[in-house]
Amino acid sequence: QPDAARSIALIGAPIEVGTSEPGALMGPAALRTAGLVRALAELGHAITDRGDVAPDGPAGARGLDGVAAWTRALCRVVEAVLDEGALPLTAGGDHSLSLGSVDGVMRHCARRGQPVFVLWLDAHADFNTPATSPSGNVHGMPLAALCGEPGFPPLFAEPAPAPLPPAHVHLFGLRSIDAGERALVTARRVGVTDMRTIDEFGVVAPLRRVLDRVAAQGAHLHVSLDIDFLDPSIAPAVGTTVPGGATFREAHLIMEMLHDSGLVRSLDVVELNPFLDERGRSARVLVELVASLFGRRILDRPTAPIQAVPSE
Ligand code: B3U
Ligand code: MN
Ligand code: MN
Repeated sequence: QPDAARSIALIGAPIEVGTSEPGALMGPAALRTAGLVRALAELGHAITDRGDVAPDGPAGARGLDGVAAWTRALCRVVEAVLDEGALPLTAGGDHSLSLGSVDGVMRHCARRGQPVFVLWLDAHADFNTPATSPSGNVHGMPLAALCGEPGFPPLFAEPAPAPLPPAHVHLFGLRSIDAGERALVTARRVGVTDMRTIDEFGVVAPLRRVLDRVAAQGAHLHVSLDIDFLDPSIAPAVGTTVPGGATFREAHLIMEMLHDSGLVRSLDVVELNPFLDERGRSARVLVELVASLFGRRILDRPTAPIQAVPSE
């Protein structure tokens, strides 16, 4: 039986001005085609498709100006959805969309005095600034901007929110980091579970530790899922594939643990580039993962405590 039914709002964010590889603007359409709404409705959730957001101001500007226009529009929608008591599922679009979704989350939570915690499932750290970025692509910068690093033009609507504390960010699945990012992530004490840690300890122990912290703080958990967190062999539809990513089974287990935690209050699904997909398989994998996060499971029980696992 499904878990407690939730109100979920699907928000399309067809953003690609944060990348140099065109195609991510088709991401929301591909996720719809792959059955995202149907999958969540079948689990018993009340899901409404709010359509695609349009940028505030001149469409199509590339780089930080274009991203600022999207950020303001997306922030308003995400904040309004949370104020209604629904869970915003923002479908991208490149990862610069998280500037808007997390900004909306922070404004909603600031009014309630609730801390925000961000779990960033990604091959990359996305912690570049305009000064450190080797590519100039904004999708490699959203966490640095959200955490208040200097060197960004105004991206957020006034009054801008207080920055996200870097200790409330956890990078999970990291395996590609630029020199400037490494220095910043270390200096700011951003939480990291890199691929080496996952190889050594698996996904369960590190993720449990993160979820225990979120629960202890009573924080709002925002999950940002970059498709390149996954191994390219199961999800090739992304401009910046990095080998050695999460397997199908690791990713599903993570989603099931997130579901069982009951802590997730907002979600981004980003960087799907359908132009690079193979017969829709990456979009379908993402839909399956989101379904697991919202309660699809093999048997009608949560993960058993270890003592309860049958011995035969
Ligand atoms: N760190 C590199 C590459 C990159 C980051 N995020 C993505 N790619 N998707 C950069 O351009 O900042
Ligand atoms: Mn990313
Ligand atoms: Mn990435």
